[in-house]
Amino acid sequence: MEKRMPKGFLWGGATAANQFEGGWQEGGKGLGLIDVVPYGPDRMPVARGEKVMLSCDEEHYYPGHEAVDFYHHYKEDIALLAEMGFKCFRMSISWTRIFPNGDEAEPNEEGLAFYDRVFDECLKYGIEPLVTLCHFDLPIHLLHQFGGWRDRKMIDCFLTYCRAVFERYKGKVKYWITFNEINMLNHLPFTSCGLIVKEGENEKQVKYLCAHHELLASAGAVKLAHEIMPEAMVGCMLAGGSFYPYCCAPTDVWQAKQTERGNYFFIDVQSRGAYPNYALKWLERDGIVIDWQPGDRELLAEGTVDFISFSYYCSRCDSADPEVTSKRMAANAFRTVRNPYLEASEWGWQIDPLGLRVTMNDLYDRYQKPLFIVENGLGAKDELTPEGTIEDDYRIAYMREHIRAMIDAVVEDGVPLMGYTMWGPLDLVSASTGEMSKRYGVIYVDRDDQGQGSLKRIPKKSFYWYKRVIATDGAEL
Ligand code: BGP
Repeated sequence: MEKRMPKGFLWGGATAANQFEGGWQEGGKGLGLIDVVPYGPDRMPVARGEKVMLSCDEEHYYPGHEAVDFYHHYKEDIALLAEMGFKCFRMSISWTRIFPNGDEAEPNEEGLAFYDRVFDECLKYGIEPLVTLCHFDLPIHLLHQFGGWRDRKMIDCFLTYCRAVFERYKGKVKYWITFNEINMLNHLPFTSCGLIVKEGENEKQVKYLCAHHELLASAGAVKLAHEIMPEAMVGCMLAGGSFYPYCCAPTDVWQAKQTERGNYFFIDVQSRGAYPNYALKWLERDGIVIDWQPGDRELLAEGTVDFISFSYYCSRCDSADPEVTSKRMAANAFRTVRNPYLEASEWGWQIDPLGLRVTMNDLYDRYQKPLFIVENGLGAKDELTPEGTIEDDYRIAYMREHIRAMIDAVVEDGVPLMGYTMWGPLDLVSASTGEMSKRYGVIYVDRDDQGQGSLKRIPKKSFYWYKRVIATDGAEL
């Protein structure tokens, strides 16, 4: 039987302003948190909030600052996406283009006008924008003033920003996501919410203080979106990938479940509207106090999301055996026990297409809400051949198997799925390394880690392959 996705399925690609847009000091844009996360050896310690670097010398920051300059190339880039037959383009709005300091009374018109042009360009080709309100981003000024999301005042600043963009783009943007990979707060607290843990502070306590504020802000944004744009659909976003027990020992099964719950906690609240019992228990056990204020519980209950979006790069494994867990490896910004049945990418992320089907079924069983795969792909080093082509068969193989598993989950298992936006349709800056050389794109961008290159866009072999996949709704892989 020929399997394909239903008509109207939102095929496309996903980006984030801070890794894609460039123009970091243009159009009245203020300084954002990610503008001070360097590339190179200091990146992870800063991303994890263990080290602070607040200068902005180009030696440490240029890839993120200039990125691939979508700011000036958006017309050409969207035309290429349209040529591939994209139905959907996921992007984020840079908060500091709209409110450069985060606490102004009025938004920055130049910033608003830039996204108007981008959305109009998408709509011209029938491409639906899917917009992330906050993708590893917040105004540096608010970081200095409040210490990021540890302060409740952030909620009002965020909702002022949300109101401005909802009012401006209603009628243009129907699909929204509140926070990118909200569960990253546990792994990259600075990148995720501007958290620097002070000496002597209980790290878990401040993390859950930030989490509580972000969850309230997310619920407030959903509520506001529904008021201003009754036709809008607003989703949460999980750094996804199910956890397998390392072996069938009940202790391993229990450990994997516990770790997975830690991951689900955020979207449990966003989709069900209340803290789950298991979380209340472990917060209590760890002596963590949630700052409940009047109206908080009602707001969480009123602001539940319409769909569950997630990124999927790899599955994960956990064990209760300290000897096994002592040998952990990368799995996005998470650490995981190595799964001996899987191969890994050059960066050690284990490749597991069936794991995508497992993850989709797990998420739908748990939430019974439509899903949206908003990131998936293979980070790899590409080579330009002397003929000027990129023969990225490895990327095609990765995407083919994942799309096959996705179609199985929909057609065989009945999981409702709104769309699939592969990560980085044009090469962009890597979130974990801050460099250009870890590429995901089906379109090559001529730019290297040292900032050399013409920024020319060159469709890779995978461009033509993905175009065919979209044209046949996945029947031809
Ligand atoms: C996700 C982020 C993206 C993106 C992707 C790939 O966690 O939402 O911003 O970058 O991972 O990760 P990397 O760029 O580190 O390879």
